[in-house]
Amino acid sequence: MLDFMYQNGWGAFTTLLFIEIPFVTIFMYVIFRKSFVDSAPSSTKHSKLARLEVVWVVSVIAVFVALNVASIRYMPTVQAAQVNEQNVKQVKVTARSWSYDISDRNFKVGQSVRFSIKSTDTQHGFALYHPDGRLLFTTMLIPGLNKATSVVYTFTEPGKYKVRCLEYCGIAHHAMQDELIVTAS
Ligand SMILES: [Cu+2]
Repeated sequence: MLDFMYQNGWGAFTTLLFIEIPFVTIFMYVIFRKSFVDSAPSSTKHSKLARLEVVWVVSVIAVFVALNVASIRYMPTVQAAQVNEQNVKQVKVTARSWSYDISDRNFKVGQSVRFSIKSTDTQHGFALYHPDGRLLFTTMLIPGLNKATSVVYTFTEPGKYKVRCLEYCGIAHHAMQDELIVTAS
């Protein structure tokens, strides 16, 4: 139902328009009425306003809850839990200042990969970028955890995917990069 929000970068913007366009329309209508049609104080009874307010607050809560429930299945942790591990390539990543050890850097289109990532010294990030520059996901790596931070990603297009650290980790943080190569299957 909410797939459109997650397929390209415009979903959140479109959703904002759903809210903004009715808001601006009603706002302009009220301004127009008060400026040119009837500028006298409102004759609406207070009790009616209070009822309208209840309707408004209940609708906002309903939309908020509905959107949250509908988007649970898009959460990375929920999606990762649903992956069939038999078809997933396991890749180990170790982050340290200021480089990555990656057990495999070559993948095929359509392949699902579970990146299990650990940091050995300080806080680092492991962010994957699409060849066109879009950020696909990022993780925060806390040193000293027993369990690796794990993300499953399925490559859908060939190209060179940049890996970057997005957690400031010291003087050479900007140089903490790597590259994954994805080829057509
Ligand atoms: Cu860093």
